[in-house]
This record gives sequence, structure tokens and C-alpha cells, in this order.
Amino acid sequence: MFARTRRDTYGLRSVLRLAFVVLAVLSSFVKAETTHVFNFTTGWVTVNPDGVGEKQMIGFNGHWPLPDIHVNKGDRIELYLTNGFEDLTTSLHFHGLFMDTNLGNSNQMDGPEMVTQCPIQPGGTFLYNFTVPDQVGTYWYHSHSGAQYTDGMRGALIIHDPDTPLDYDEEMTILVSDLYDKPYYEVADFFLSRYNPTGAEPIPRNILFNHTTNNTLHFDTDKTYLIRLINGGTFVSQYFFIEDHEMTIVEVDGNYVQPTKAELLYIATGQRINILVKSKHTRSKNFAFMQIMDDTMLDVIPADLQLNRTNTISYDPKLGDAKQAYIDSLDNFTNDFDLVPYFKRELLDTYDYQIKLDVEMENLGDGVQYAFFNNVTYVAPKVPTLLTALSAGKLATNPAIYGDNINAFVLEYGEVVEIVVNNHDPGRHPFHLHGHVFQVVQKSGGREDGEVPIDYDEKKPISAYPEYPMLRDTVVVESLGHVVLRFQATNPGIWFFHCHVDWHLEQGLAAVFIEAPLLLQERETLSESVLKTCKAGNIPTEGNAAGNNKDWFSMEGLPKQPAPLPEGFTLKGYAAFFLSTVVGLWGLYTIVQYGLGEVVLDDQELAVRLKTLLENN
Ligand SMILES: *[C@@H]1O[C@H](CO)[C@@H](O)[C@H](O)[C@H]1NC(C)=O
Ligand SMILES: *[C@@H]1O[C@H](CO)[C@@H](O)[C@H](O)[C@H]1NC(C)=O
Ligand SMILES: *[C@@H]1O[C@H](CO)[C@@H](O)[C@H](O)[C@H]1NC(C)=O
Ligand SMILES: *[C@@H]1O[C@H](CO)[C@@H](O)[C@H](O)[C@H]1NC(C)=O
Ligand SMILES: *[C@@H]1O[C@H](CO)[C@@H](O)[C@H](O)[C@H]1NC(C)=O
Ligand SMILES: *[C@@H]1O[C@H](CO)[C@@H](O)[C@H](O)[C@H]1NC(C)=O
Ligand SMILES: *[C@@H]1O[C@H](CO)[C@@H](O)[C@H](O)[C@H]1NC(C)=O
Ligand SMILES: [Cu+2]
Repeated sequence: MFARTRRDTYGLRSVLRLAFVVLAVLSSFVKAETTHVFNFTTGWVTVNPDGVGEKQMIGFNGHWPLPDIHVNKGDRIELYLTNGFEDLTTSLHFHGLFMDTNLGNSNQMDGPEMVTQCPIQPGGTFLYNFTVPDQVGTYWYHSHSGAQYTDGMRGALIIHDPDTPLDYDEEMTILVSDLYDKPYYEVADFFLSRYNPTGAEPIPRNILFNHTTNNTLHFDTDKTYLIRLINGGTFVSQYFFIEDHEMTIVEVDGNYVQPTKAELLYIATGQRINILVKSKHTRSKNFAFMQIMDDTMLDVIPADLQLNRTNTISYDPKLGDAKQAYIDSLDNFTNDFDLVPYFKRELLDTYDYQIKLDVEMENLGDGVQYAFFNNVTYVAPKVPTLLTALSAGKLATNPAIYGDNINAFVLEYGEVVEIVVNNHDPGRHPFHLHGHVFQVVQKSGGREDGEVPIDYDEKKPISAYPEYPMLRDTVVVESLGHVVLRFQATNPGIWFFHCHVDWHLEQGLAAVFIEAPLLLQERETLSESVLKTCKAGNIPTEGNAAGNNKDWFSMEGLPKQPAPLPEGFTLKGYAAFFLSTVVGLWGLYTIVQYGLGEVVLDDQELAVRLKTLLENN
């Protein structure tokens, strides 16, 4: 590219030599691995994130929000996490990081409790010690114990790229989320109870923009900003647009994409989008940076819930906060299926192993609504699945030892895996895979509640397979639609695949991929910290899912999903039965207060009424 003529070539040679020396010296600096040591203790902190009222959030070392972590590719992280709670377990997951087991001993650092590690007990410390893999971009970290990150145990994790192909002046990281009134465990308990037979998801009291409301970003004139947007919420997806400014999508879930102009973004929980925004030439006005809840995910919309929140792009603080901006339609957001990776990777055009997952929501005999892949709702085993795999010898390739309540799938090294998710539920679900990015090779639109689901038909796919499919680690399957994902199994490990609406994960919407377990056994040696943590929790460090290490096929004592509802016992029947019990219990009060005696309620309304009723008692 440099030299076309002989004369230039001569000059070029010495220039190149010099450049080579400079580069070698530079890269020895760049490659020098830096170790970032963090020492965090969890604990409750009283704050007022949205200005509406005080709320206990989960801080580190007495501070909330949690810090953004900035590292470079190839660095090492040593993060000591001490459980400072009195009676809760905890853990930490680094969302989107491959925890590449080629780099050794990293699967045990992935975080999800009872999948790759034992929960950290009160007073205990776990050392997350791993090399940041060959990845760059926007990631985040969060608790992977129940719905714990709902109360703010989350932060951004940025891996900087010394060779970034992007041109910008400054960068900003914005983690958005949803905020609940009550502590996460109370919200979860009610949600997963027979008092909520329709499985109506808890409604947040607000959405936050970088941990607060009415936030302000300061813009200078004539600059290009890289804005990293992370949805670190528990439930709702959010739309974003900036008044009178163009957004250009340049990265999605840590994968550079060919710059794509967008007027509206849609970001589900777990997902990230990086945009470039060019600032104005003058300081004559401040502009709105709007965030809007995807209210189609809400079973009811309380009258006082603010769906739209206005943040300000401030050029001149004297001009005050921006006023709310409007967009004609929320339908025209950029479809990630149409994005193309910047570093093109060809379609994996055949698969070796296909995993079909049908998504359903049903009530079981305890009256609680659960979420299922193929009629199985995830129930945590007695031994973390990684520890089962590492202690099972040759049996590790036999799915039976992992029990029949985790949706275990054993993958062979190097094979191309195809995941087909057919959504038989009328809700949108963002599915997340640990340890990998996948190619999104098919993605259907949605259907209205009550219509027939659009299942994937490989003989008649709904669209052409992209030549260079979009790479992500979290993808939304539309209501009653489907997605088809492919990846190559070259990262031996135990990898969780689950809905990133944390309420749905709590309902059991998860599967576990057991990737090349025999190779994993060669690569992974459990650290002192892992073993100590299990011991503190009285959790066995070997054996099958039921903790049995003599008869590997005996599942005695395995935690199982509840029995089905009795035949002919429908949800409506159950709700009616339940309603009469409630009326019986609270008698006149409830009738007078809520008119339950007279009004015929549909299911959703019923659930909400019951929720309100119980919360007020
Ligand atoms: C982390 O902080 C705690 C409390 O300040 C201290 O006791 C402990 O020694 C620290 N650990 C490391 C590895 O720095
Ligand atoms: C944001 O503005 C609303 C409405 O003015 C106000 O009630 C709320 O307290 C503000 N939020 C914060 C964090 O101050
Ligand atoms: C973290 O892991 C590396 C690589 O195995 C090891 O050299 C280092 O000593 C570990 N750090 C601690 C604090 O144990
Ligand atoms: C967002 O919040 C984090 C954590 O408090 C902070 O480090 C970061 O600077 C904030 N981003 C912006 C653009 O203010
Ligand atoms: C939808 O967005 C695209 C891309 O920004 C734009 O070209 C198109 O005009 C928009 N359509 C509508 C109906 O707003
Ligand atoms: C929220 O924003 C949408 C899109 O701009 C708009 O149609 C709607 O009227 C807004 N709602 C409120 C209450 O401002
Ligand atoms: C789930 O159960 C239903 C009803 O028993 C059955 O028809 C269906 O085939 C099952 N689905 C799978 C994937 O096993
Ligand atoms: Cu979901």
C-alpha cells in the first residue's frame, strides 16, 4: 500500500525498519500483562437512586453504584469478593467474557452459583482470578445468585482496544437498569408464589440511566463521542434515541459491526450497543437523550409508572435540562439481524449437533408458574455442574449424571452446535449464552398473543441465512417467534444458557451446555478458593447432580421440579379456587376494598389485584 515506485521503496525500507523496531518496543509494553487487583465486600447501602425515596442497594465496600472496571486486552483480573451479607449467598459473573479455558482454570471463575461454583457464604471470600481473553469492548459484571443483581450489584466492564478501528474523541459508559421498591428476595418470593398464579412479572418503580434519573451528559462542540450503552436491568428492555443527533452503531455485545446509522435502539437486559455520536457545532440548545420502557413486556401498566425518561445532552449548563422528545413509532428500531460484523466471519453453514428448545410457561402442582425448555424447568443440582464434570472421569460425557432437571446437553470438542429456540410464550425473551458468542442465523418476527407460534422449519427458513451473520452473546426471541444460533464448541467448559430476564431465570428458563468435558478435566484444576467456598456451604465437591459418587446413576435426593397440576385442574380453576380462599381469609375487607365479590376478573387483572391485596396486608 505504501510504495508503488522503486524510489519510494528505497525510502520505505528504512522507514519500515524503524517502524518495526518502534512497534516491537511498543508491543512489548502493550502486551505486558497488567494485573488489576480488586478487593470488594458486599453490603447494603441506603441511597435514593431515582429521587423517589430511599432504598437499600447492594454496594461494594460501602459504596453504590459499583465502579466501572477498565482493563486492556490480555490483562489479568484478581478480584476478591467477600460476602458481607448476614444471610444471603453471593457470586459474580463477568457477562460476555469467554473465560477461555485455553488460558487455563477460568471456567470456575464464570460465576453462576451451582453451575460453575458454590455460592459464597456470609463472611466467605472468593478469588476471581482470570486472564481477560482476546476480547475487546463493552461488557459488565453482576451477581449470579438468584435475582440479586436487581438491587444494584452490577457494573460496567470495559476492555480497551489499543488497535480500535474507530475514530472518536471521548467515550462514555452508560449502564441502564430497572429499579424495584422492595428488596429483590421479597419481590422474587412473591413472584414465585401461588399468590401470583399467572406469573405476572413484578413491575419496576422506575428505569435508571447510569444508576439515576434525569441524568446529564456533557457534550463539547464538534466532537465525536463513543457511547457504550449496557442494559444491566432485571426485566424490561429499553428503547433509546437522541433528539436531533444521529446515532451510528459500531459495536454490539463486544463485536465491532459495520457502522450502521440508527434512529432508534432496542436493548434488552444483558445486551450492549456502542454508538458514535457527533456533537453540534454550537451551544445554542440542550437535547434530550430518551429512554423508553418496552411496555409490551408489562402485564399491567400502573397509572403512575413513567415509561419515558428524559436525560439531557448538555452543551451549556445555563440552558438547563432538556424537555421530553418524541418519536413517531417504536417499531422502527434497528434489527440486530441486519447488522454485519466489522471483522467478517463466514456463516457456519452446517451444524453437527442441533439442540431444539421449546419455551413454555405453565403452572405446576404448587400453583406457581414456571418457565420451561422442553417441559423441564431448571432446578439447581446438589453439586455445581462443573464440579460434577470434573469428578466424573469418563462418565463426564454421559448427560445422565447431571440429572434430568437442568436441561444438560453434552457437546463434543470442535463441533458446530445449532441452538433452535422456539418461543411458545407470548413474551419477548433475551437469551444469553456464557462462554461464547453465537452467530444469529435466523430470527423471526413476532406474533400476537393467542396466535399460532412460528416454529423454525429448516426446510423452509423464513429468511436467507446471512453470509456474515451477526455475532452476539444475548439475543431477543420475539413473542411466539424463533431464533437459530450457531457456534463452534472450542471452549471446553460448563456454560449456562438462559433468559436474561432474571425473573424468568428464577422461573427456571435455563439449560446447561457441557462442552468437551474430558478436555475440560485436563485443563481445569479447582483452586483453593473454590474448594473452601464449597466446604463453607456444606456442598459436596464431587459426585453426580445428587451428590452421589459411588453409584453415579443413582439420583436419590436430587432436587426436582414440583409435580404437575392435577388433570383437569386449569389455571382459571386454580385462580378461582384461590380467590375464594383469599376472600375467605380477608372476608369483608377485601370485598369492600377491592370489590372482589362482584367483579369478574381476567387472569392478569386477577394476579395484579391479588398482588396488591397481599402487599397491602
Ligand atoms: C481486602 O480488604 C480487607 C478489608 O479491608 C482486608 O482485611 C484484606 O486483607 C484485603 N485482602 C486483600 C487480598 O487485599
Ligand atoms: C428526577 O425528576 C423527577 C421529576 O422532577 C423528580 O421527582 C426526581 O426526584 C428526579 N430524580 C432525581 C434522582 O433527583
Ligand atoms: C492467579 O492465577 C495466576 C495464574 O494461575 C497465578 O499465577 C496467581 O498466583 C494467581 N493469583 C493469586 C492471588 O492466587
Ligand atoms: C456512569 O456511572 C459509573 C459508575 O458510577 C461512572 O464511573 C461513569 O463515569 C458514569 N458515566 C457517565 C457518562 O457519567
Ligand atoms: C426507519 O429508520 C430508517 C433508518 O434510520 C429510516 O431510513 C426510515 O425512514 C425510518 N422509517 C420510518 C417509518 O420512520
Ligand atoms: C412516550 O414516548 C412515546 C414515543 O416518543 C410517545 O409516543 C408517548 O406519547 C410518550 N408518553 C408520554 C406519557 O409522554
Ligand atoms: C412436552 O409435553 C407435552 C405434553 O405432555 C408433549 O406434547 C410435548 O411433546 C413435550 N415436549 C417436549 C419437547 O418434550
Ligand atoms: Cu424470559
